[in-house]
This record gives sequence, structure tokens and C-alpha cells, in this order.
Amino acid sequence: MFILCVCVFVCLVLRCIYLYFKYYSFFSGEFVRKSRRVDGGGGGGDSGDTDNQRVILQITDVNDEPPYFINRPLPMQAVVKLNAAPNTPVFTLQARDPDKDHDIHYFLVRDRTGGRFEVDEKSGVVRTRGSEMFQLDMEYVLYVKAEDQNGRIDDKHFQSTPEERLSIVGGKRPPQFYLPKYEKTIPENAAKDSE
Ligand SMILES: [Ca+2]
Ligand SMILES: [Ca+2]
Repeated sequence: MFILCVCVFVCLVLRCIYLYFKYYSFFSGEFVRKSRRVDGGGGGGDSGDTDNQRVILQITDVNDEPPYFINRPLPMQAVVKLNAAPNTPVFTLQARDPDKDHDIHYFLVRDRTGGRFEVDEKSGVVRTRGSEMFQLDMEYVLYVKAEDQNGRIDDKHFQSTPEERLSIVGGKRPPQFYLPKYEKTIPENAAKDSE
């Protein structure tokens, strides 16, 4: 009785495998359906031949998500040396966009510094302008944004981050703690005052 049950079970498994490979196979993203061709000229007889119909699915990513800044903290903070030469980088704007074909550009939206800084549209680097000294403890404020210029909303607008505030202080800024926890590993033989 036990041997009979085993034989029936094995037959069922083999039958399932046969039916699976007879009608469908799925491999490497290509779906192949095997269909039986009906012979129309032989009195409605079935020739038994099969055709393979290969369907290749190509899935593309629609550009439907806006960019976002990864700079932290927000609002952004930076410092500038009082004697910084023209074109000195003081900060780098960094935005991400989930869409595969994004094309991120950076813009200075509002300038509250009298033209003392500029934003590189492609790299997001914020640089100084002019050779005049910056003032100690003066706060220079810019409003910036990033756009995905492959993500068009309408004829005039692209997907964009919100406008973000970038505060640049002349000289030094007091220590800023914006995360609840900080961890850092240092070698146990590190020299005193080493960085
Ligand atoms: Ca998308
Ligand atoms: Ca996008």
C-alpha cells in the first residue's frame, strides 16, 4: 500500500513538471508561451506542432519624483574666512532624485548678501565673489534650490526642492549639534592634539 502511494505521488509530480514545461517557461525576464498550432487544411485536424511566442517586457522609470537636499542640518550652515579670496568654495549643495534619468541643477533663488556668493549650477558649489573682506560674525544669507531639468511639470517649471536657507557666518560659528548621538573611533595611540 505504501509503495503504491509513493508511485502515485511520483507520477503526480512528474505530470506537473511535464505540464509546466509544456505550456510555460520563464527565464531571464523573457516570458515564452507555447501554443498548439491548429492545422486548418486537414479537416480540422490537430497537427500537434507548437509555436513559441516570445514577449519581452521592457520596464522604464517614469520621471515623476522631485529632487531633495541631503545636506544637514536644514537650514544649511557654513562659514567663510574673513580674508577669503574670490572663488573660494564655502559650501556644496547636494541634492538627490530617485528617478534614473534625473538632471539636477542648483540655483541661487534669493541673495541677501549683496552679491558676495555664487552657486555653480552643475556642481552645487557655493563660492565667494569679490575681494572685499567678510565681516566677523556677520550672517550672510542665501536661499537656494535644486531642480531636476529632466522632470518637467509644465512648459515653464521643473520638479524642484523647496527653497532652502543657507546661512554663512563670517569667521567661526559656535559648535552645532543637530543629531541626538555622535560616534567616532580614534586609534588608542593617537598623538595629543592630532586631528
Ligand atoms: Ca520614477
Ligand atoms: Ca525627478
